[in-house]
Amino acid sequence: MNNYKNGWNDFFEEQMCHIYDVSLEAVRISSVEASIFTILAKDGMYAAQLSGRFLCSVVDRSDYPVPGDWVLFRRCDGANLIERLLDRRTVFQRINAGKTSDKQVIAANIDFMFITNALAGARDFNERGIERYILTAKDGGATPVVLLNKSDLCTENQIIQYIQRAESAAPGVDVIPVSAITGYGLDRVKALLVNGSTAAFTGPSGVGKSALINAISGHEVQKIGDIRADDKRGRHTTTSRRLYQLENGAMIIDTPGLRELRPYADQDSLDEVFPEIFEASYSCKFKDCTHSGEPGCNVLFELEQGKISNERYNSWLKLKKEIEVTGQLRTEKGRSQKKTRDKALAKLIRNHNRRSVK
Ligand SMILES: Nc1nc2c(ncn2[C@@H]2O[C@H](COP(=O)(O)OP(=O)(O)O)[C@@H](O)[C@H]2O)c(=O)[nH]1
Ligand SMILES: [Mg+2]
Ligand SMILES: [Zn+2]
Repeated sequence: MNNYKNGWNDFFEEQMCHIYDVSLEAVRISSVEASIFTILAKDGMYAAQLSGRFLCSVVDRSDYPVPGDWVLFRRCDGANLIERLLDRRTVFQRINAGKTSDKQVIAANIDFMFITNALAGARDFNERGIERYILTAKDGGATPVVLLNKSDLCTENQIIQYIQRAESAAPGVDVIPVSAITGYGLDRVKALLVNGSTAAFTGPSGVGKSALINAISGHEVQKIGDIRADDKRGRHTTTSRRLYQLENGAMIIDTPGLRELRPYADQDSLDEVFPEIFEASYSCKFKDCTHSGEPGCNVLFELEQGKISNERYNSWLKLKKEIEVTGQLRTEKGRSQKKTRDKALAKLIRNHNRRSVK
């Protein structure tokens, strides 16, 4: 139905088999400002708001659409309505900043997470921060890629050192030195941005996420901010998260700098981010070894031998403690949310069938 535009694919197409209402259209969320959603339809950008039915089906903050989401949309004279959120293929989410342990979804349906760092002129380059982002990407189903921006401010030797430091924190993950100013390295980034793919730029404030997006897309990103005049929405916007469409059909999402990234993840994802610790654990004496002092622990042995670095081990330990809390939260909440959503969907289908019978 959508001709596979804007990142649409089989995952979303399959969800349409329950939808018989031909006035519903699948569209993608570009940005959210208060209660107004800017959506990307096949024929352009529109403003829309959540329908009453949508609001009734909301269980949790994470059920509200975010940039990158696919939703079902109905064109109306008064206000265009968003009727339903399609299941997310991937998510970029974290534990809410502050005291709560709720999750916050930042973007959805991204293929790549470009973890952007600055090699000078911004906050200190930090391997531990990179690990947090990689964990978040992997757990949410996106492929992490580490970008080392502002390489124009470094000598070649410094760049090589930074690459080595980044790689030590990112086993198996591509590390690409770039410059938004000179364009250095952007070919490698553009090569990933093929038609239909979606990438989110993440990382602290000031590292050059927006500058990179501008450098990669040229003038096109400005156009996307235009909302059709008949939607009575001004074109100026202060939204900090926004999905942009590149000329070749790729999509990119700019995100604000997060001061704190508390990953919402499980143990399997952590194992992927620390493969050396996971592999070493196979040779621990006890199957349920926690690698924190048990006899015959091979992780501690390799740590002593210097095969596993102290920094990585400490980082792993800290993240493991953090996600133990969120892991529990996830299984409990996940179950109850799915139930409510299934119910809402069943109701939608029932109502529709009832109407068609009449
Ligand atoms: N020298 C240099 N400065 C850059 C580069 N990329 C961004 N900047 C500068 O860094 C500052 C922050 O950039 P911005 O894109 O707003 O960062 P964001 O907060 O991550 O979106 C701006 O003053 C940019 O001009 C780069 O590759 N080299
Ligand atoms: Mg920015
Ligand atoms: Zn052990």
